[in-house]
Amino acid sequence: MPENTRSFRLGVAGPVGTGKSSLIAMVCRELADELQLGVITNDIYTDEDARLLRAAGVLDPERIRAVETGACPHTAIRDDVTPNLIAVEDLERDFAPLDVVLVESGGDNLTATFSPALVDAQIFVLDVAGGGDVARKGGPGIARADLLIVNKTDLAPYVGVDVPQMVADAEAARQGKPVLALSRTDPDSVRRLKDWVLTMTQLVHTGTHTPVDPGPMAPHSHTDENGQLISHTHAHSH
Ligand SMILES: Nc1nc2c(ncn2[C@@H]2O[C@H](COP(=O)(O)OP(=O)(O)OP(=O)(O)O)[C@@H](O)[C@H]2O)c(=O)[nH]1
Ligand SMILES: [Mg+2]
Repeated sequence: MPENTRSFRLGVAGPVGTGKSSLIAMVCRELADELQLGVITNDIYTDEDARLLRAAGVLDPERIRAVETGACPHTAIRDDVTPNLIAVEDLERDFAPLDVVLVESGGDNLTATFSPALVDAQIFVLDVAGGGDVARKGGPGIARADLLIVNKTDLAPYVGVDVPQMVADAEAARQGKPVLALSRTDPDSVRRLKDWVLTMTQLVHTGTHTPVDPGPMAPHSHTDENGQLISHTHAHSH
């Protein structure tokens, strides 16, 4: 790896429960022997994801750190990325040189994507349990993330989803950007994920990958700590 100590920062976003933490654990398990890795998690009120990943035992627990984001998970990965950037840079300093830092977004809806000021590339994770038509609904993450995952394909028979059709719908929304059908029970798919991460790591470290902003989010609402509804729009971060 080059001498500069900046890592490849890889964002992992997607709706609640689609398997973001599991995917990060999988990447760590597959690549910890080949690459120096770190993980930052973003949770709304807790450090649950960081604790889950530490418990998975796939990485030195010190290399997994949590950022608590408060009411809006989008803000922390898009509008005010400073706490995340500081967390990434602290990790890079403490474990230099790191090859890849994976940043997990707080689980939310279809609209959350990372600012290119925080990550060099991003994965958007859907799962078959969310319904076969989700890929057709589009949105910035589905349309323009560097990699779209259709996760938990092992569950497809139980939820009546046609995986090839869901992948084809996703591909149609993405103008040639890659789509990967993934299941932790399908070693071939795990290998394809590993290969994608390795290739992207190479591209980023050789300066041949240009970070892309998937685009702005639609106006949306959250409830805050007091149960109050907050509606807002996120501006472009550049
Ligand atoms: N059947 C099946 N279940 C999976 C797979 N990957 C993850 N899961 C399960 O899906 C559930 C949610 O996984 P997480 O990795 O916690 O999902 P997440 O997106 O990080 O969730 P939040 O951070 O809460 O948004 C867990 O019960 C996982 O065990 C898979 O390939 N197949
Ligand atoms: Mg998680």
